[in-house]
Amino acid sequence: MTTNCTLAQIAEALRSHRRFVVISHIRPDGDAVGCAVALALCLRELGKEAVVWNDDGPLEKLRFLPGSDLIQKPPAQPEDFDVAIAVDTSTQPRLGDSRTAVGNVKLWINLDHHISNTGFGDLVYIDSTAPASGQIVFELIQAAGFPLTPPIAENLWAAIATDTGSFQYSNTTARTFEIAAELIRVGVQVGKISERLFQTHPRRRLELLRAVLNAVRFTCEGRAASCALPLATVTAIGATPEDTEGLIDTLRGTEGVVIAAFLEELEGGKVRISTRSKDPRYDVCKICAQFGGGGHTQAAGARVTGGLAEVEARVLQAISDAIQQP
Ligand SMILES: [Mn+2]
Repeated sequence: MTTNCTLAQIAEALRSHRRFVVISHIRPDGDAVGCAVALALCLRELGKEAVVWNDDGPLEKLRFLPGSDLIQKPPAQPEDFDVAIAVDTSTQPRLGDSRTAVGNVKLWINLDHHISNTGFGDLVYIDSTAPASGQIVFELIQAAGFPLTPPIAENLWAAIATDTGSFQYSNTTARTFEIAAELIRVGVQVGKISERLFQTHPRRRLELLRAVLNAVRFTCEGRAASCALPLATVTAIGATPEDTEGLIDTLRGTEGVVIAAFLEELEGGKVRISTRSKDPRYDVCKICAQFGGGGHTQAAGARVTGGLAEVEARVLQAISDAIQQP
C-alpha cells in the first residue's frame, strides 16, 4: 500500500506549475470523464494551460456537459508537460495510449478511489472510501479554495452520480449528499442533468438490451446471472462501447442474484468482463483479479484474450467458486 500524500500537497503542485495534461482510463465512465474535465476547467480558471486526453475521445452521451469539447484523443507523438494527472485509473496500462503520449513531465499525480490502485506516480492520493473520484476532486477544490464554477459543478455531479448509481449504492455517504448539496447551490439543475445522464438513451441501446435479455443465463441455482454478448450481435446493432455501459445492472437487479456478469466479445479475440455483486461478502474484485483485472469489491472488470464461450465457462466457474465459499 502506497502512502498517500495530502490534498494540500497536490494543491501546491497545481499552483506551482503551468502546463498540465489530465488523463483517465480507457472505456471511460462518467466519473473518469467528469473528473478529468472538472480538473482541467479548474486549472484553466487558475490561469493554467490544461488539456484532457482519453483514448476513446469524448463520450457521445456526455457531450452535453460543459467542457466536454476539451477531451481529445492522445496525439501520435509524445508531448511534454509540467505535470500529468491520472484520475480514476487504477493501473498505468488502463491509461492506454494516453500514457505513452505523455513525454517528459516533472511530476505525475495519481488521484483515484479504486482499492486496487497500484500507487503509480510521484504524488499519490487514493481514497477507496470515496464513492467516486469526483468526490476526491471536490475535496481537493474545496480544501485548496480553488474556483468551483457551474461547469465544474456539473462535471463533478456527473462523476459522482455515475459512480454512486444516482446516489443509490452503499458507497454513498452523508458526505456525498453534502457535496451534492453544494454542487446544487453552485448551479446544478438536478432534474435536467439527471434526465441527460440517466433517462436518455439512443435506440441502439434498447436493441442491445433486447439481445442481452434473450441471452441471459442463470447459474448457481439462480444466484448468478450472466450474459455473453457476441461481437456479431454488437456489430449488427451498430452499438458503440458506451452503449453497453450499465446493462449489467438489469441482471444484478434480479431477485436472488448475488453476482452478475456481463461478457462482451471484442475485436481482436478479446473479451471484456464486467461483474457486479449485491452483497459485499461476494468480492467480485477478487474474481476479476483471477483474470488480470480489478476494481471495487462490488463492481469490477477485466479484459482477457480468448474465445467468448471459453472465457464464459471460466468466469462462471470462478463465480461458482466464490458463491460456494464467500
Ligand atoms: Mn470511478
